Amino acid sequence: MRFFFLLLSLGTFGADQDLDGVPDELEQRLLERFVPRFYTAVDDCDVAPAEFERGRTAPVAKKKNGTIYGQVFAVSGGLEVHYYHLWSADCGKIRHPLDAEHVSGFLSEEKGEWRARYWYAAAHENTVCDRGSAARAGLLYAEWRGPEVWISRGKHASFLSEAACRTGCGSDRCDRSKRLAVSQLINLGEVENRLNGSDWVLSTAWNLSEKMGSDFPPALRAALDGSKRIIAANPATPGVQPVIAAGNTTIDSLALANTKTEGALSKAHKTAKSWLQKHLR
Ligand SMILES: [Ca+2]
Ligand SMILES: [Ca+2]
Ligand SMILES: [Ca+2]
Repeated sequence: MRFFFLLLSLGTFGADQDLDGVPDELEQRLLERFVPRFYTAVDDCDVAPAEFERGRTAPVAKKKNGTIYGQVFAVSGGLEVHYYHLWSADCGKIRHPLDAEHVSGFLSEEKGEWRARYWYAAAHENTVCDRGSAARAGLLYAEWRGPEVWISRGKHASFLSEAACRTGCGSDRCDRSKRLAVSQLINLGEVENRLNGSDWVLSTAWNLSEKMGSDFPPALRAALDGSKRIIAANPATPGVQPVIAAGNTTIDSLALANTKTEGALSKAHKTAKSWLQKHLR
């Protein structure tokens, strides 16, 4: 019911080409207002997040020019804003082409103003090495604007503090970083109704479309409400992470599998599980 009233409060005027009930002009305004201040490695092997050619079904990097892609959609109680930094390659120990990474925020409307309540930064998402983190926006001084986000060298995992990156997973490093000059913010639209020629969202060459759903389940929001620090957003396997951190090759294999099909991912999980069982004995 709250979701219904939220849609009503968003109004029915204005173009809505991605058919999500949120006026596209509002989406762009919020994307620009809450864009994070990204810090990337001065010597990143892939230079900067890329702009991809419009209208293609397969992702083809056009220019490594600091383009950030965005998405805004309604959820129960508010809106989510997602920021995707898309790279032409992940340069871990096992280099692989294409690397879709992201950061997101949960916004709620108060007295006619959109205010960020929580932020999430994805790191090695959906692998046993998952170091995704989240925090209340107030803790990050990012209620009325975007947070600072550190992107690890080569791997491009996102962190809500430089310190969190240091305790990331294996080879994550965020030292010697510089502020990324964002050249443009392009709205991807939604998975079913894409905008701005971003049909490559659906490509199985990367796992971008999987990242376009909600990042803030009620349990995470409840945990954040009572928290005064940055917390693990997906603490499914916290016990095994220090062990995984000892083996970069394993981390890279998992990250690589994560760009392939679900089948490959589940195979990688099985491989990692047996690797862990062997080493935890
Ligand atoms: Ca829309
Ligand atoms: Ca949208
Ligand atoms: Ca990566």
